[in-house]
Amino acid sequence: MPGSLYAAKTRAYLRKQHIIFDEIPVGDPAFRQVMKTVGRFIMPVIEMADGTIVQDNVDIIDHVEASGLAILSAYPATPVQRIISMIFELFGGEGLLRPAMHYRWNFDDQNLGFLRRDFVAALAPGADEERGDAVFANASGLMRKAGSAFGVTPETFHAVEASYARFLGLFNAHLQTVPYLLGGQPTVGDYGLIGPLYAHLARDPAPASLMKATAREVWRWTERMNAPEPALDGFRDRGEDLIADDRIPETLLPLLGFIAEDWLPELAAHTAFANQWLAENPDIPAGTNGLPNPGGRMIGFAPFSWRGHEISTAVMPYRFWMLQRIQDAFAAITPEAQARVRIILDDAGLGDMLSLRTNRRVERRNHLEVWA
Ligand SMILES: N[C@@H](CCC(=O)N[C@@H](CS)C(=O)NCC(=O)O)C(=O)O
Repeated sequence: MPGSLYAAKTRAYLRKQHIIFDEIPVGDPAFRQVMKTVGRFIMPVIEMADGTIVQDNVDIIDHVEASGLAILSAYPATPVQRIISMIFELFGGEGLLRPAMHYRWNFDDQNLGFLRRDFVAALAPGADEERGDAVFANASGLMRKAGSAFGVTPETFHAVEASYARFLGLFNAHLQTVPYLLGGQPTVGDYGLIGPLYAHLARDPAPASLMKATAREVWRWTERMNAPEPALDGFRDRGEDLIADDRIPETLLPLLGFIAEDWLPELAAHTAFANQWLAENPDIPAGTNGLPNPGGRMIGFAPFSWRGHEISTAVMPYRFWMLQRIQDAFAAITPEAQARVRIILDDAGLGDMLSLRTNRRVERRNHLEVWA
């Protein structure tokens, strides 16, 4: 779906690799077959020329990189940049859901006509008026529910807007000095961020105007991320490489601080909830998700305090899997590089990213998250 958060990540990545692909809407009959293989309704899914099917953005990127088809690896070659980029990937995919949902679903006057046509075109291409209405009512009803499961309720609207304005300001300031997160080319962190920042926040009418009016550099970055060319604009003379010597630009440090303040409490609450849940469910067989539905993605709701509000949000083991990847990548680098990462994260208040963990590891098998 053009409006899908996670499809935006894969799309940007494939474009930057100069890979030509056909984008097939989920309403196409071919997708039903794909759903049988991946075990649930979820996008994006890629089908390679040899018929291999891959679901999940991280697996898709890793699969393309392992196939030798990437011309611009998403993973920085140097250790500190790699870990920092992976943190932005996790935050981009999972930490900006509140503004994404709020600005899509709570501005009906401006958004609804667009969303209706956009959703029906992807979910039920060619549907008549009546069927289109039914399809949109169902899909939008589910997504509005998802919004509250991510903590967007009338009580938090104002805080969501203030938090997003702060994020936009910091990211805009960063992009005034560098075209991508870490220099002259995108890395996994950019691909993580493009999901919410393009699909919802740069594309739906209300947040698109907000972004254009208040954060032109972020808007331009969303265009840059969707272009196969580097689109370096005025940054051209600095070249297409990542910043030298494994350095992290100064302007990223306040953004890391933002993640610590805005999102780390949620990750900590979710980890604590999951450990309690695992303790209460000690007999979950390895290789299963412990839920009645093997495709189910959430194990419950964790309460925590967010910007002065007590909220409760859906706990999804997928996040722990992504967090583990960061911790595994950290464990694999030299002690000297680890020390450099620690200084950056501790200064930002993000040190806990390296230690928060679930008592059972999450794995992905047959396209699904399961407990190890
Ligand atoms: N971790 C997955 C997340 C994919 C995902 O949640 N996709 C959404 C659309 S943006 C979806 O298919 N939702 C359907 C549903 O949950 O029913 C990935 O990165 O590919």
